Amino acid sequence: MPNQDIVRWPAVVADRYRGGGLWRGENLGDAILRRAAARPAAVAVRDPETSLTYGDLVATADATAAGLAAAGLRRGDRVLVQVANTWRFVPLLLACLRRGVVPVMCLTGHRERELTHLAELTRARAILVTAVVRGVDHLALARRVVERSPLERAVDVDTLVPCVRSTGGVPSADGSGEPVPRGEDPAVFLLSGGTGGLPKAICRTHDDYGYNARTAADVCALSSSSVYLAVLPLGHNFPLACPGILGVLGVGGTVVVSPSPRPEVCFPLIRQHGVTMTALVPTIAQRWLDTVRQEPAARADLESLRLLQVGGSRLADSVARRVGPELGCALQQVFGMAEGLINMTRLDDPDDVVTGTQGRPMSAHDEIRILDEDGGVVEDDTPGLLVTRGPYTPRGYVNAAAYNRHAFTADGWFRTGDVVRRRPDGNLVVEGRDKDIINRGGEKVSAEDVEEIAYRCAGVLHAAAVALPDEALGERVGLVIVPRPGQTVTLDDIHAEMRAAGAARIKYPEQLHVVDALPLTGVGKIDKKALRRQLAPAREERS
Ligand code: J2J
Repeated sequence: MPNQDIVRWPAVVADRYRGGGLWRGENLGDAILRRAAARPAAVAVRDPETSLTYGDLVATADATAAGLAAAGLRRGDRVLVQVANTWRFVPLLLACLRRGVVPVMCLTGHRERELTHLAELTRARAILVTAVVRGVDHLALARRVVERSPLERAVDVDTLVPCVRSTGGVPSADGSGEPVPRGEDPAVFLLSGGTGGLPKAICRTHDDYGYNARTAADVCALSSSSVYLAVLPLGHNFPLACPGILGVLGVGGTVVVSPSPRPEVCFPLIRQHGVTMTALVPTIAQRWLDTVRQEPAARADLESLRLLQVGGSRLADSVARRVGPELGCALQQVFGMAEGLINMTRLDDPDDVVTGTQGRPMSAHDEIRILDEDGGVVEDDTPGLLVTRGPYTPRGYVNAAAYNRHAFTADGWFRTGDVVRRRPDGNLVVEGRDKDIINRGGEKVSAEDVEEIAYRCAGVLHAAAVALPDEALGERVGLVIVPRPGQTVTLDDIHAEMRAAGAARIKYPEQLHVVDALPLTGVGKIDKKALRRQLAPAREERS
């Protein structure tokens, strides 16, 4: 039986979502095809090199779907996708959605360790890559992964996705003539933000992800005149569907793909294409603000920009207050997760909400509770652990039965691991977290995975990875170790181990502390909170 590794919503809950019209039983690509039929000559997607109308997008997706079939990929097959930010991502996505080939949204930073793991976890049949990204030979990497995993082949997306111009009329975008997947069929697999070792996969269905994209598009008041600059890596939930690519194309707007988040790349794209909105992580938002401060003339590039979404890690209130006056656009804070729940401030919220909170659930059908350590619901204004359920928050990770038992409550609430406070006006403020990750400029690093590799270093007796404060990134990866008696361990030794493990660069510890002993909790586990407190004086010395 296919898809046995996926956790479904309970049938009564699914019926409720369907009955209420939240789940439409469509294919995620349907909304885009309707737009293509209505306005085939409108621009759907462009990057610095290429521009595709809606007609071209569908024609190109058709050709790509045929390429997937020729590569032996069939409905229900999963494929790892590790592609750069270019226009090709969009027709590739549409082709996968129509054919029912499920893309597993890998990051370009992933290396042998993560890709091999994901291939095994999802039982993927192929890996689709951009051949070279920033000097890294991803095709060679992909071929190495194919050799040591169940993957059957590596495919270069530049060959798979040809640029096909529409010849008029509206092509089908289902290529094969077979029935297209829809409703509760899997649409895409997103990756989790780093808890519990190697990445976990989250199955988003056509129903739930469609609802996700439409709801975010409504909250952001998108229309066919919206021009969205996709800056963050395209396989992330934020630029993909919050509202991102799927939200914007679903209403007939234009997606401009930026190959880089740098102001010198993004600002001219904003000016040239009349970009009206974009989504950034705080680190990048800060860089844009600093650029405008240093070169006030650069602000003229941003004239068309109406809305800046910022999320992925906590935006400092002081930085939030600078966005309106200095960039000349509205700010929307977004506190979201690939597992589902998206919180947003609203376009008509007062300033103190927009600059001082991370917003509230985007759907009236989202359920949230904030709990104390014993599972009781806390009062407003009291920090607690956020749990959630809802029409776009799946009930389990893919192929992870044991992990799901503690990531979800018995009645289906997802434990986000975030510590939040709800204000009496309903808006949430993220106060911290109770999960073992390092949030490095919005990219999540699993402490457990860093430690596992550190333990391979012969001189390491005990190891603990912790988040250390970093001015540019918010947090960086710190490693605290107790060496074996008489041994020395350097950061270079740890990096050599990281390389040998084929780990993503983002996991490489940036700072090493060697100590005699690690603080332990009452049950003998490493006490990370105490450790961070111990490291605090060292932080002050550095700055
Ligand atoms: C504090 N922490 C935040 C915020 C996410 C939109 C926006 C972000 C993500 C994302 C996303 C935060 N303030 N504003 O998928 O669609 C931390 C929390 C959360 C975790 C999820 C989207 N916004 N976070 O960041 O799956 O700890 O999704 O649980 O990568 O990021 O990470 P991820």
